[in-house]
Amino acid sequence: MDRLYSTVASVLSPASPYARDIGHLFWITFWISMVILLFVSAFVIFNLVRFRDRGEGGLPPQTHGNTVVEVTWTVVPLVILIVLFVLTVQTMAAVSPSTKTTANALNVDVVAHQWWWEFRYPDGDVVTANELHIPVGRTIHLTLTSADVIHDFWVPELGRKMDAVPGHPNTMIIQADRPGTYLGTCAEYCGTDHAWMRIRVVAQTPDAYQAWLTAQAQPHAQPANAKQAIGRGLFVGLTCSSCHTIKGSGATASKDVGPDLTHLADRDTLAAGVIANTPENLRQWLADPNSIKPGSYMPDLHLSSQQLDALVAYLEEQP
Ligand code: HEC
Ligand SMILES: [Cu+2]
Repeated sequence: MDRLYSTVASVLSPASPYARDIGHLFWITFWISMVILLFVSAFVIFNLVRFRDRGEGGLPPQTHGNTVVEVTWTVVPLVILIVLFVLTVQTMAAVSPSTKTTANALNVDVVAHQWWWEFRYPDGDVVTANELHIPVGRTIHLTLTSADVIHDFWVPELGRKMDAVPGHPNTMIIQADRPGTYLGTCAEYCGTDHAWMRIRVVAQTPDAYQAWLTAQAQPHAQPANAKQAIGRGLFVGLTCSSCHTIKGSGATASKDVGPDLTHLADRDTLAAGVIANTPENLRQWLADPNSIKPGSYMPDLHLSSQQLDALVAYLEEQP
């Protein structure tokens, strides 16, 4: 069982208009800072050399007050700060929801949990976890809340960061220019598994996205063999279904304590990006969740080997 440690996600490789705006602001600030750094360094070195002690003894001539110098070093930083302030306010407006950016947007509700993400598509009766599918070239308008503590949604290549606060919905926008998988993470310390609450945004062509949405709206496949039928029986009969929903299983969790498991087989990872979604990894996860994600709120139900096989067969739609 290999944990998926690598993440390659950088504000410096923007893949959306909003991330690019943020990137521009970063580079403008960076180059202004570099000019200041070079100027100050050169000035210090020049003075060190020019006015060094040449062994003449005594103090050099003492001067006091210089209006030109003092006005200059007050006005120049003031102008730099005003310029950066104006650019920052402009960028904030450009990367946040507005009537212009959300006119044709796709709405998705995001609920952060300790320690995973729930994505609800109001237009399609679809709920998924940790993997957000979006069509390329369209603004996605996210409404974020939290089921427990404060988390923070951040996919650096696609947009800004935004806090997910219990009882206080925040909104933000993201967009992807080209198909691909964009990684993100929780950016507000939220407890033990804060570092293991990854986001995968899967950007697809509009047609592929629509096909995905239609497939996800279907109920989970009915058991195709005896093993899967036993698996479904266990899912409903054990306490699984009090925390998890599977559409079409005959049981609906009264409250989504754990991720919706409908069409779990379609996801790339398990446990919010900790391990790849394979039947072997799923078996290990069900057998001992804490061996994979210490501290997670999925309980160890002490399942027997046959129970594990049956649950894996049902959840992964395996023979
Ligand atoms: C007390 C509530 C609870 C019960 C009972 C429970 N789970 Fe979970 N389960 C969770 C939580 C919470 C998570 C999310 C763990 C994380 O990623 O931190 C989870 C995660 C999972 C995942 C990974 C989902 C994903 O998208 O990564 C699977 C699969 C799963 N549970 C299956 C089961 C099965 C099968 C049972 C019954 C044998 C079960 N769970 C019982 C709370 C529960
Ligand atoms: Cu978090």
